[in-house]
Amino acid sequence: MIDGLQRAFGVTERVGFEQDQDGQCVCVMHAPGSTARVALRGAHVQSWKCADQPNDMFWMSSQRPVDPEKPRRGGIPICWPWFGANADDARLPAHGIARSSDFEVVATHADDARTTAVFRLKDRSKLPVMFEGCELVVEIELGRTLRVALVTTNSGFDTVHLTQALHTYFRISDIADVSIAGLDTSPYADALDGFSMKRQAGPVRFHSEVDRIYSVRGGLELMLQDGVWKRGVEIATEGSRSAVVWNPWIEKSKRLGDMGPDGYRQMVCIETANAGSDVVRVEPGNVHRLS
Ligand code: TA6
Repeated sequence: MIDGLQRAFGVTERVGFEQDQDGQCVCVMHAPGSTARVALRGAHVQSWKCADQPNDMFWMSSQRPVDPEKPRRGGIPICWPWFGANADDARLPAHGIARSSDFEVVATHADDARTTAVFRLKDRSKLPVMFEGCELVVEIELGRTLRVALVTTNSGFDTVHLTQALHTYFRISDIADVSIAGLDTSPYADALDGFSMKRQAGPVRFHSEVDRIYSVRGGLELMLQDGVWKRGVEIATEGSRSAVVWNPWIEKSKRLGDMGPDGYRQMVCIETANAGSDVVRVEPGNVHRLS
């Protein structure tokens, strides 16, 4: 499989394919100043390494997932075509089926500044009937920035109600030393308090488990500030009116079972989403982009 992909989609010095520690087929993308690794299963961005940064931009667990169907925790798992628990059927997996389904490479391209890879959901066997008309393409552009787009096409005959997220695990120096700017005064649903509505005051800081769905204006820009690494990571969104902020802290980390002893201290999830009340109606024949 690796050889076939290399022949069909490899780009000298810019796009290659290899196997990762879990035996997954991974697309390795190089652009001036950065490298990204994307597992074909789930179109799962596992790593984004910038030459001028000592650490990977994303956190990945050192442990294998408890549920072998799920990807190793970390990077950018794709939640699609629903976020969180499925509203119609509690037996369906949380966060949809994309992250546990195979994707195929559609195209790769490299120019002076950027390298692009496009993946399409190939294994549609886990899609519930209400979503069977939906196609998912994932566009990944690597350069001085990383841009990930979820492109949903409704090729069916019924309107689809879509929720989704780029469930990004950012790597940080320590959870006590980071804050998130850009959400001041935004309302949010607190998942730890029956999704009751509250309002953000000032930057988001972390002193215990946090699990919130913020309602935000379109075109939101957030900044993840790291006081130890003296670095700001800017997150710009399109096609989204909600943002999820999550840190499991100690007790939830134990329940998850694959965070390691202090994993929660080195990560924070800031998720570009259509979640909570931000439900996207995709009419037959229409396309929606979240990036
Ligand atoms: O995005 C936050 C969240 O919904 C949390 O409630 C927690 O469940 C997290 O996602 C991780 O979910 P996962 O299914 O990846 O373990």
